[in-house]
Amino acid sequence: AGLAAVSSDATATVSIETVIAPQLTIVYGSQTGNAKRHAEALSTQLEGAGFGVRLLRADAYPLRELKNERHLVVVVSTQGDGDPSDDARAFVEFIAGKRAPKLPDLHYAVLGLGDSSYPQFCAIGRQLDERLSELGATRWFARGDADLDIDTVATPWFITALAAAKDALKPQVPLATVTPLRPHAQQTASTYTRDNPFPAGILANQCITGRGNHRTPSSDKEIRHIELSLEGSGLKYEPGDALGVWPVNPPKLVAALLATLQLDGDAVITHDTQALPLREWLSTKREITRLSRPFLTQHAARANSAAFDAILAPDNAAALTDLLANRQLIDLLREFPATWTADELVATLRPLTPRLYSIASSAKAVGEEAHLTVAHVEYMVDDDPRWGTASNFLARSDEGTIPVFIEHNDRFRLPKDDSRDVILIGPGTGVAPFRAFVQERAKSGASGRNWLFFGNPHAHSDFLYQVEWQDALKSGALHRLDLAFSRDQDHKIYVQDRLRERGAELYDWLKSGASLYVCGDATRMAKDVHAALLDIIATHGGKSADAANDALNDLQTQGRYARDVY
Ligand code: 2AM
Repeated sequence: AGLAAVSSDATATVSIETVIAPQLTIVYGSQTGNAKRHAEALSTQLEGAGFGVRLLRADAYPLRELKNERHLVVVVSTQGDGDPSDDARAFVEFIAGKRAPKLPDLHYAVLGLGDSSYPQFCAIGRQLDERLSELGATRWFARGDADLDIDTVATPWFITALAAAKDALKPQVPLATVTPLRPHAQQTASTYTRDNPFPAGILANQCITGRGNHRTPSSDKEIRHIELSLEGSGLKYEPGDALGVWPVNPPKLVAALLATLQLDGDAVITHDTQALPLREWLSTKREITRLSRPFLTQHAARANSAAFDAILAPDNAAALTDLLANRQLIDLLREFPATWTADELVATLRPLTPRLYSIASSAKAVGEEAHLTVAHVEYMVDDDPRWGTASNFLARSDEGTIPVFIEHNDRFRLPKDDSRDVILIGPGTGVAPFRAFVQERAKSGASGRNWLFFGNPHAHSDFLYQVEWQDALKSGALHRLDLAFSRDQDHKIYVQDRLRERGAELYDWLKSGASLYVCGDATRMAKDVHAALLDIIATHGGKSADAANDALNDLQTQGRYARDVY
């Protein structure tokens, strides 16, 4: 039997119904919602100018129609190491692959989103742009490659898009005056948003790893359980949603930067119509931990250092990757001194952006609270600790408030039919949303079974929420628990090894309609788990590698294989 036999309950496709015939199609691929938000904004602008727009998430795009398309706009993000968002994977593979049609009649434009602190910055946008051209399509207007400060590139790109549409297409008068329908799964009534965050009180903030004297040097990861109050905010979330956190940079680090640069923190700097003291810019408005390539280029022009220029040389990719991954602004300034004026600094550093954390609680179980499971990112530079911006902000906050908002994630949802089984794969902090899933299913009395795969270095120090899982097993809220403690024996054991061991059963669960969820590390874990799932489907379903790949893609399209990876 095929795995796709079960009726689909994928979340609603996010197409906007227009009352005028579509003249152009916007396709987006989005992991954390940025590409989606920008595709929607572009669609609204084009509709406002009278154009008929069809807006589709990439996995809802009928690939068969590509050859009939005349005007196509793609807004697509690139994940960490150069991967597409999950919802765009099939779209990107199809266009890259042998089955892609020739597209002589197509005009297309691509807006890529990415993070220039990764070497594969905007790789997916670039690949699509090049491949569509190779297929004979005409580049309608030039690609945009947007960094974390998306609007710097997106806003002028939208203006170009609008002008291009006016050139190539005739605005249509709407056939009826019906307001376009925007079917969003959850719309919060709250006035608190990304740009107007809610100050959430801190109810609890405790370390949940390395209890007792068991902390070993190989297992020194500090993971914290944080409980925030949403009381009075009107903020609503579903299991699978994330909490956006606006961090504040550490005062000590800001002071160290000011001292190193010999700049006055009280000097008021005006940029983008905002006038703030430099100290405030560096504390709450600018990214001072992760370096970006544009900044490094500007720094090279000021530093006059042959050694630094060598790191940026095209043939030295490894040195650049190492610098981006392991050094912060303060390290750069100390190792390669240069003069920056306050104005230049504010103009060149990237805006601070919020960080997203998968919510670890169900509102049904905890009321007006949101719980987080946060790994405190810490590493040493010459015996000096360096921290991740938001995780350190959260770790060091135990009084006061945290500016937060809800980021909905329609792609990571429990099955609507609660008699369906779920298989939850969440090593490390990846377990967070599954605590929410299990709480939710227990509260709503779901009849489907819950199977959790969890892994971490050591059972004695890193078994996150151990007591809760054991209680859930006893009460029947959790049906199966498989554990992979990687360093409790002389060879590594990971969640994917447990998946393989349980392959036959896992395949049975899938055959009877179970959904698969993966949360956690994107660069290694999610890829290895993906490979294990393909093996399991091939082995236990008697399928070729290609057929197993198609089956897993099918599950993904049906919303039965969802990932929340970072
Ligand atoms: P390790 O650090 O002992 O190698 C959470 O971080 C858990 O995920 C840890 O037990 C970690 O093991 C493990 N892990 C590391 N790499 C992994 C991979 N490629 N796949 C699955 N788990 C991995």
